[in-house]
Amino acid sequence: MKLDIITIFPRMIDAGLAEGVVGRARTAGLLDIGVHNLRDFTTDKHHVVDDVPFGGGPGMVMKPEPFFAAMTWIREHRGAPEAVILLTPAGGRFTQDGARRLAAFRHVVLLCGRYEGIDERVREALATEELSIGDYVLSGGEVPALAVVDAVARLVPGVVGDDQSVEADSFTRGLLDYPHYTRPAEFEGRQVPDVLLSGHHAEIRRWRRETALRRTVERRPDLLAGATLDADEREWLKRSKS
Ligand code: 4HQ
Repeated sequence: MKLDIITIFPRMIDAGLAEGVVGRARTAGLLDIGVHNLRDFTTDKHHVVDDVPFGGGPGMVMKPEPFFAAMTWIREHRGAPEAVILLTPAGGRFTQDGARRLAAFRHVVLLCGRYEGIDERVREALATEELSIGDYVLSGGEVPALAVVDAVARLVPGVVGDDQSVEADSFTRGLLDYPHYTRPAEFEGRQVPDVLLSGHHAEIRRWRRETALRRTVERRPDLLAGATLDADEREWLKRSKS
């Protein structure tokens, strides 16, 4: 999969995508990620990317021309992307379903803004969609872009070494995860649940499914609407309601 990110802080993106599964997938050639410094697409001596807002008001607005020039460069050197995503609190919420949809694309571009935002003509003429990672105000689109790339990348076949680990992921099943334990079996007076030490694999599976479901009911009941439950789980759920 090919991804291109346009930002005034390329080192933030480089650092975030150099480690862990994404870093390894890049080295292995599974992900081709281009990080582009918006200032490289300015034509003035001081590489200015912002200007005062028309109509007045506080703060600065990102100029349109460098984004247009960067997109032209990407189309010429990297090909035509299937999606150009603007990260903004005004976008639709980025979810696991959204990550799955984007992971099916071969080429995606992410546009990161700073300051008060980006000139509206960038959204109109360049963006194919707008995404928000949540209802809070960040100082730029870089952290959202890293979140989107990370969530999408781990759905690309081969990026996460063990397919079963993606299968087991909380949102793949639509439920919260079950609790995890490792050695030691007792730590500061806290015991690992006996069933996990029992070696009864059918019982362990059952305990994990039941615990995941109970946690989802308690903490994120909103997720149940989109969850895929088997007959046992539907039965537990019925019982938990009474
Ligand atoms: N931004 N999800 C970039 C966000 C944001 C979010 C605020 C985007 C500042 C310049 N983006 N502007 N939340 O808070 O995507």
